[in-house]
Amino acid sequence: MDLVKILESKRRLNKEEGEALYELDLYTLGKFATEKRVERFGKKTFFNSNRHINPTNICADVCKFCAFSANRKNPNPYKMSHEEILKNVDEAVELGAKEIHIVSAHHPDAGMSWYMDIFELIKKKYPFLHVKALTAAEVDYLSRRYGHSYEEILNIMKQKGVDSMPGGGAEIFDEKIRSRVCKDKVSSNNWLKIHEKWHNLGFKSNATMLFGHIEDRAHRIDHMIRLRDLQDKTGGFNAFIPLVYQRENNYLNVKEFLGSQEILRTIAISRLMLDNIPHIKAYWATSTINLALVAQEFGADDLDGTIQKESIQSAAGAKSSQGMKFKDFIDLITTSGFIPVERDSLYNELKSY
Ligand code: V47
Repeated sequence: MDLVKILESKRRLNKEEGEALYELDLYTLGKFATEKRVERFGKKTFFNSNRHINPTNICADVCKFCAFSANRKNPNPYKMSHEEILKNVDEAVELGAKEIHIVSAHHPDAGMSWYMDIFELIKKKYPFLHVKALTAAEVDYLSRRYGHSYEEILNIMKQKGVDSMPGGGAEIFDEKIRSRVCKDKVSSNNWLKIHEKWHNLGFKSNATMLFGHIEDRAHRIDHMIRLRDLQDKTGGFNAFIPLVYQRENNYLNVKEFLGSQEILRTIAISRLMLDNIPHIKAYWATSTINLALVAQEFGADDLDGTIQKESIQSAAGAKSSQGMKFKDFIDLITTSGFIPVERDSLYNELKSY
């Protein structure tokens, strides 16, 4: 198979070709991924001013890669009251956040209204804030725990003011690997079903992929193709976010960790495979900001945002707990040769620097 010819033809790549891309040299991959990125966005790199809030770490599920959950190696159980969450939001707004990203663990008895009413409270106080909240894993958990259908839960989210869904909980779709890393969590098919239903209600969402643990390259390509198939149907995904596995304080027995080249390859390949998902996000909290900046040359056009506070990846060793300063983002993107564009949560351009 002459992969370079196939890439030059610009046609859609199949599974075998996707897997074979990993054998290409990094510079060739970078060249083709950059071509695609530049076709859509030129030298623009998007970021936003956001705040992550994780209202509880008490979890009924046991995902082996997770260091955030309170029953892990670093137990420190907490559950915020709505007042505490609102205080976090006040602080976030003070610091300039335009988006609040809310993801919780699967608390066994917090109740539906603890999960849902907070969105209404936030929107009432700050109608301009974009609320990105509840992963498909949480939707599935709440559905099983409280006996509501997915449709019912998604409609409550809509009614309470959730604007979009984050991409968490996708992990890796391959069922064999999934059963080894997060066996009781939402199934791959149900993760996709929930996003499909959310898109059909007229909303957008993101999609993640957790990689660099016990999966192999073929599992990553399979993951991307399942997302691409759904995107063909709904067009509802804004961004694909490959999350680099962080190794500390968890129960996954991983012996070999990815090097930077494999991370860049995976980002470039996602740009080439996912011809229908507009944004490829190099999430600096898992890749480090340095590699995220390099990833701009390998197909990534989005670096997420300032985050302000980060608890999930930093629990597993990432140096992301304090977020990034807005000005640092602009300076780093500029000095790396790209154009920083502050975006809103739906990728409307707010300001170019
Ligand atoms: O799904 C858990 C991941 C995710 C580890 O939608 C880990 O814009 C690395 O989904 N190493 C939650 N990752 C975070 C998430 C997210 C982040 C940023 C932006 C968006 C978005 C979504 O965190 C989980 C899981 O895959 N995670 N443990 C770990 N050890």
